[in-house]
Amino acid sequence: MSETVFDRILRGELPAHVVAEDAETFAFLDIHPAAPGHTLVIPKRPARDLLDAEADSVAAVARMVQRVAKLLDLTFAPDGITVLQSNRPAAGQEVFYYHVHVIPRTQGDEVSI
Ligand code: DGP
Repeated sequence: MSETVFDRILRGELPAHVVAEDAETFAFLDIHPAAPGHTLVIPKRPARDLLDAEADSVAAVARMVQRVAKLLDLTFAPDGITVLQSNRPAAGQEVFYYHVHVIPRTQGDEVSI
């Protein structure tokens, strides 16, 4: 698997605003937020996308996505929260390291990822 910016963020070589972390996952703010609080959740075990990831990594990411969604709900009191995940370029994936977007939403907003 080729190196991505998320590999470098995980190793601490690039800065990131950390939202939450556990033994298996890492959550940090998106550099181009679609809305305030837009967070990315990644597994610590590298995987290119959902299809490449181990099932236990997917489960760990899902648990962290729920934790982050609750954190964003408390912090931003959004009207809604979008959870989004893209696989391969045709689906809009730009960084080829498995990640899930968690995006606070405001009623009537127009978010494009
Ligand atoms: P996707 O299109 O699903 O592959 O989303 C990739 C996201 O990654 C995009 O919303 C911008 C974000 N991103 C790209 N480079 C960096 C970076 O260096 N730092 C952070 N925090 N986010 C990044």
